[in-house]
Amino acid sequence: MLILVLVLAGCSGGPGAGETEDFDGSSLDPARWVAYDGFNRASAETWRASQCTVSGGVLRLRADASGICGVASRIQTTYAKAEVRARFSAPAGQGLAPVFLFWPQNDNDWPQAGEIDWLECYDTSRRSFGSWIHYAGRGGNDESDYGGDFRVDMSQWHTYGVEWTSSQVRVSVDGQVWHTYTRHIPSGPMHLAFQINRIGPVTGVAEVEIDWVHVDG
Ligand SMILES: [Ca+2]
Repeated sequence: MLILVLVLAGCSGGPGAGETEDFDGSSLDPARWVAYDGFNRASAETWRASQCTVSGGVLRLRADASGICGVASRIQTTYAKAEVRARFSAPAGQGLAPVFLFWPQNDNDWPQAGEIDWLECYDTSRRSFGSWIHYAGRGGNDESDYGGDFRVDMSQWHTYGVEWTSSQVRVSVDGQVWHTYTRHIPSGPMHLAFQINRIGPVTGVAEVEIDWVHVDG
């Protein structure tokens, strides 16, 4: 019975309930993760899967003028707790903003289905970041609640967390909750994603290293 459970868990395309991804291989597991590739007309961004690499037990996201890295989990979940051990290159180049987020299962459902940007960094010194929850306003347009900024030396390893329930979203660093959202909480299936978004003219390089990801569904 235990073997059956493990096999089923292995086929589910992790990280799912109570599962840790250590990135111990030499590439992303395609059953678990997808790296974006190609030009996105909506955001005018060039995603390059070759900018997403795995080595030394670490997933490395890189972004420069040639293209940016984005990685999404194949697991769709409604409500979850996630923790991510990460560090960020500092100072980073201009125009490159790392984001850890939950994004709706179906792109076309945005913004009605919401979006949880539980870590979004515009500070090129990588000493603070913010978080936002997006939702559809009265006219169906994109609106967002800003949770404020949290100051931490992101060039060092820290554990960034999010806990998404039916009533709230809590964001944390190293187990310390720094903001709790209680309005506009998404209630449909979403998946975890890590991206370095292009937010303006790009100079230089930005990198994010992720040591591990733990998800409790
Ligand atoms: Ca690791």
